[in-house]
This record gives sequence, C-alpha cells and structure tokens, in this order.
Amino acid sequence: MEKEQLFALLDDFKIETPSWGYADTGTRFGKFLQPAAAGTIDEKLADAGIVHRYTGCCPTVAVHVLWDFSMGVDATATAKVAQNHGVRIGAINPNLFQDQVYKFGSVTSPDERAQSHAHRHVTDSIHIAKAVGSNVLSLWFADGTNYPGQDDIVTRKQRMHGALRQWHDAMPQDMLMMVEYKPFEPAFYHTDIADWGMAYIFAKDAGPNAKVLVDSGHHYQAQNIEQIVAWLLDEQMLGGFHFNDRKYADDDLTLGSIDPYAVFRIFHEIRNAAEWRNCDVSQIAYMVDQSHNLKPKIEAMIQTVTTAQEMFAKACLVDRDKLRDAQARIDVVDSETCLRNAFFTDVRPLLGEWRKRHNIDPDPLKAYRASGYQQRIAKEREAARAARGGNAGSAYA
Ligand SMILES: [Mn+2]
Repeated sequence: MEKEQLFALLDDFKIETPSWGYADTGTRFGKFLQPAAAGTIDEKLADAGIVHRYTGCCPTVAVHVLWDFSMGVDATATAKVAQNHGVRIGAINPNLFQDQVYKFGSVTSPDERAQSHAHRHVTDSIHIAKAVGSNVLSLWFADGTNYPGQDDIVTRKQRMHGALRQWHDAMPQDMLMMVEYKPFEPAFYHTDIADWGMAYIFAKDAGPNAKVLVDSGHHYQAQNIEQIVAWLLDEQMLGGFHFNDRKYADDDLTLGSIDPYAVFRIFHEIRNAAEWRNCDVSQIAYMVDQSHNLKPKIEAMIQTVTTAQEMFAKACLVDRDKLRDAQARIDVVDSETCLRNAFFTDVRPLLGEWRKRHNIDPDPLKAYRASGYQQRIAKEREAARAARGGNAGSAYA
C-alpha cells in the first residue's frame, strides 16, 4: 500500500473515548482514587479534549447517561461544554444496571417496576441523544440470572425482544442502536444476551438500524474474535467495538497490552472486507471501554488510541495481492507470512509522519507528559474536591 493511501485511511480512522475512562474507577473490591481523575462531566470532556489534541483522532466522547447527565440540566449545555473542549458527544449509554430496582434485571426482570423503569430511562436517553446531536444509542444489559431455575430463559428472551423493538421504533431514523453481548458477569448462571449470535438475532429483529457491538473483553477465553467480526461484516451487522484488552475475563486493560496480534487480526478482517469485498466499513464505530485503575487515565487513553492506530496501520500494510496469490496456491506458510510481515513492520515512524502533517507531535504520550497538564489538574481538582467537601469521584459501580 502506498504511503498516501495509508495516510488517507488514517485520516478516516477515528476512535471514541469514554467519559467514564477519565473518572475514578476500581474493581468490585474497591475503588482507587487518583488526584487527577475527572469528577464532573466538564472535567471528563476536558480530558477527552486533551486526548484528541495530542492524538488527532478522538473527536467524540461516549457518555453514560446516569453518570454524566443530571435531571433538570439541559443536555444541550453539555454538548456546548464538549464543543468548548474541541470534542462532540458520541454514543449515549443508558444505565440499566445500577438502580436497586434492577436487582433481577432491567427489561428482562420479572418485576414490572424494573421493566417500566428501564423503558423510561431509555426513552430519556433517546431524548438526550437528540438534544446533544448524537446518533448512537449503545445498549449493554447486566440482565441475567445467578441460579438454574431462577427465571425462565425464553420468557426473558421475549421480554428483551419486545423492549428492543419498542426502542428501535422510538429512535429517529438516523440513529443507530448498538446491541452489546457478554457471556457472564454480573450474572453468573446465564446472561440474557450472552454472545454475538444472540445479539445478532435481537438486533436483526429490532429493526434495520440495530447492529451488534463487539466488546473485545466480552468473550470466553480463546474465542476467535476476528472470525465473529468477519461474519458480522459479511452479514452487514457489525455496528462497532468497545476496545480493551484482557488476560482472564472482562479486565478492561489498555488495548494491545496483553495481545496486540489479536487486535491486528481484527483490523485485518476489516481491511479484507473493505478491499476484497467492497464492504462499506466507514460506519464502524470504534469506541474504547476501559477502566484505568492503576495507570493515569489520560496516559492510558493515549496509549490505547496510539496502539489502535498502530495495529490498524499494520493491517492496512498487509500485501493483499500476495496474500490472495499464496492462498490460491494453498501455500500456508506464505499466506501466514503476509500477515506476519505486516504485523512486525514498525509503523511508528509512519505514524509520526502522519501526525506531523496534522501539526501533532509525533510522540503523543511524550508531548502530553511534557505539557504538565496532569500535575496542573491534579492540584486544581484536589482543591475543588476539598471545596466541595470530600471526594466527588464518578459513580462507577
Ligand atoms: Mn463494553
């Protein structure tokens, strides 16, 4: 691939960072506070703006309705705050798991109060999306059961069908619904949308604007995620990604920290779809879903974003003519070598050049560190927290 062609693809490669990735988070055992963590939506958007400034590819921010919007606060004001920080509001994530009423699930709960609570919240979320100019409604459900026999699996499936159809009908025509799946946690016996097949059926049934969201941490060990991606693309049902890495479960580690080759293989399938099958991949929503418990938030986000760019660029560099030829000759070693050659190419100098063209420092992490932003906000936010009387960190649960 020619350099100019690669640079044009990089120009179109955008990654959405999540507001909750800038806030204090923890594990189910405890939350660890960082003085520089964002406590308010304003601070989260400011930090997202910084990541965009140093990487040049993160113009939108995913928001969590319950954590980022208060009842009675004008959502359009939040959109303006984003604009002031050089970013826009991206995917709207309703919260269907935190309220007490959701103990046995949200829309799949046998408790009708939980169902109507969820309906109201998602309807509000669609209104917020319209107000902030977002066209993505991103749905993840903690719904499931902990014990065999606790509830009827198929009745719960039907409740989910009904809710998704109703919400799809309530969305404006240009809005996309993302249906995310996860095999376990917080439910430990069964999850109502456990895998991509279930998400596919629900999305297909909900309507033409519903697609599947692949969270890279939401699979069983050793599952071939790139095959799922390739299939969803071929079925025109891939909505987007939640990027993170993991070693064991839904660990929410920075992308590529454990297995960068797996990320490369996902991008490889996307480039195959684009270049071999003329598949429109321009609408894929690349989003980050991570919880930075140990690393400083903004540094972890910059690492993730630059890693995504690197793996994407490597996948673009696969010599697909050679690959096609090797596959036709059934030369297994040559075929695999096409992928390995691209993966082991050091694309960092190329990315540095691409950044320079966009007036961005070739080393975003180094430039960010040199800016002193983190030290400044740590001081400011600690003072602001003290003035408010205690820690006003995120509502992460
Ligand atoms: Mn996710």
